[in-house]
Amino acid sequence: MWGGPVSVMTRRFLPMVLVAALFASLLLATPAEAADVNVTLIAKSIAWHVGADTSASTTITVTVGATLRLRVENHETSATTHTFTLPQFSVNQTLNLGNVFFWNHTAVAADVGSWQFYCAIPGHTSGTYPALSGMVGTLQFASATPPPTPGFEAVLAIAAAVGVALAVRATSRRKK
Ligand SMILES: [Cu+2]
Repeated sequence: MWGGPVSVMTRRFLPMVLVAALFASLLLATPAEAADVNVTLIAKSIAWHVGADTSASTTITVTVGATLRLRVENHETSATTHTFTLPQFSVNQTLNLGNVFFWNHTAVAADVGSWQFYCAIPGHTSGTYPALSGMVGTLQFASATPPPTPGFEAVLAIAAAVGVALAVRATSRRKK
């Protein structure tokens, strides 16, 4: 009969398929890692721009667990010196025209908060740190999003385990 060998194959492989489904559901339950942030910060027209010369954004956001790879560039058209100054992390780098500065940092829980960065050249900012205005920006470290509640994945895993148990029982019973 044509159906015979197929159902034997199904009986033999069903437990394996269910075990695979169980592992897949466990993998799905693992929380995703925080995405790393690669960002270029540009000094131009005595202001900071995140991503591009024309960008109005001055805020960089990084989630705890992720690595920030910051590239700071001076794009002034005349020989204007700036600094990339980030007191919270003891960074104070002079950037002459055309200079590039790299700063990498993997965010930990203790970093959570909003930290001002600025240019320390006189006249490029006004006020007092950490409430400067002018050539300033914000580096924001956010808490990692808690992993999703295990409800759905747990139900999947239990269903897969029950399926495996039933299939194994059915297979061994037929062999007797
Ligand atoms: Cu400056």
